[in-house]
Amino acid sequence: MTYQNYSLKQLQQIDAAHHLHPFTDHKELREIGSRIITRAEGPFIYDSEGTEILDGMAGLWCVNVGYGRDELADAASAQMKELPYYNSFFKCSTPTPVLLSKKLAELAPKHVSQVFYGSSGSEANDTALRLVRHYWALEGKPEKNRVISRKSAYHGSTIAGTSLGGMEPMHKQLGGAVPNIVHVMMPYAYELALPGESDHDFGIRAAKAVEDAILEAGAENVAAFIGEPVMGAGGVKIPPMSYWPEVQRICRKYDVLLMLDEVITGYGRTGEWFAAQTFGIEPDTITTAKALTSGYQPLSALLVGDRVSKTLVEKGGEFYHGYTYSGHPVACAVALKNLEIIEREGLVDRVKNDTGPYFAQALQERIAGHSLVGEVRSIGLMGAIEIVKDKATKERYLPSGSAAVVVRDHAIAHGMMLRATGDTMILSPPLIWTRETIDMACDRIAKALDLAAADLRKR
Ligand code: PXG
Repeated sequence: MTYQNYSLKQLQQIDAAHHLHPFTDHKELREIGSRIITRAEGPFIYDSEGTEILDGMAGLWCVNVGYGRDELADAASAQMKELPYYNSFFKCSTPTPVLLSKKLAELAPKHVSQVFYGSSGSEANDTALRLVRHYWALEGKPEKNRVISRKSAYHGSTIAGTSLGGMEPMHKQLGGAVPNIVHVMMPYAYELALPGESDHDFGIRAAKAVEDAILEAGAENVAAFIGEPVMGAGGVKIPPMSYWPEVQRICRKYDVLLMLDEVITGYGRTGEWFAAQTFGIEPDTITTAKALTSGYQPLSALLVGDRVSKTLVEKGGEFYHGYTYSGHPVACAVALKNLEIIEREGLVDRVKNDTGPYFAQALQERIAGHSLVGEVRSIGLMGAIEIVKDKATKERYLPSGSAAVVVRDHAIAHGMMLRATGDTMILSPPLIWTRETIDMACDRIAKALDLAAADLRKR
């Protein structure tokens, strides 16, 4: 590639002329121009001007093994030379998806042993929705097709993903959602717990909202409940430990399938391979993508529990569903090598026993006390910082979401990439972060908070 022949300004102009970015106000972007990231190494990304930025978001929640892994490039290159593509339709297969499926069955919870591939988390959730509805139809209950989800959930950007998700601005642009999907309250104690309500009790109450929705629809009409174990794009909302076991108990009571969307949490982020293990639950489907390849190739895997797969296999006939790139040989080769790296370097254990607890402690000791911070929380290497005007009353700066953007911009200017969503700052770093990297991040975030506080006080 010869992008080096272009100046930053030229690249920005061409970008503005031809490239429609995801989730972007295009007019605004054209006025300021894109930041162009040109390379990356380990935990750092570098822009076209050579600025080094510590990547607190692992790309977009995905680069778990960090950047610059030659082994992954070599795995892709070798596979491309041997067999760049063949499909897995029409009773064909290629070796890498076969071996990856075996590996995923080994890593997944015991009752999960089948895998359906796509290229993105959105596609995998489409598959999951079609599959659970198909399951109930095969079981002779086609009317059992409603799905319960949560407000502010993110399940992707296709029509099914948007409909499953609970993001209101996205729904407004949908022009008609997939029918029979309802959204209940999220387990977000910081804003929704009642005065004096314990974390435990709040978790049980948030789960009760699922039961209420089942009863309102009639259990005979409800196919499944879907949720992110920890809501990611919605603001790293970590449920109380009481929540998921109670949701599972309710789903079992009413014979409702449990669908877990682990697109962000899968492959180590919470200190276990899957957050299902962190929260001690046994979902019927687990949607995964992102860190499956550490983002080096687009690939998603819907992990299917034995209950659903048994019916699909034994009663199903042909399931009219699949993608050209289902089980793409190159993406699967990269996934196999990526999982090998995570295992070889013990990254999941490291998050559980070392960097995860250290991250939690560092956020508490170094960030939580800041005047702009209402709460910090984390699980594994996934964290949130609530930005407030008043710590005691939890009052926010207006307009909503404006203060977090000020913090984010100062953070990026000081070499720290993190995300602002609403009034919450989000961190989801590569799992290769060490205690030293966490210290470096806290230094930069504390600096950004100081500068943002000075700006915001002038308002
Ligand atoms: N489920 C979850 C839980 C996700 O976080 C998807 C599904 C969809 O995956 P694909 O691969 O189709 O994008 C996601 C994606 C953000 C952000 O702003 C988060 C995602 C994607 C883009 C932006 O935090 N998550």
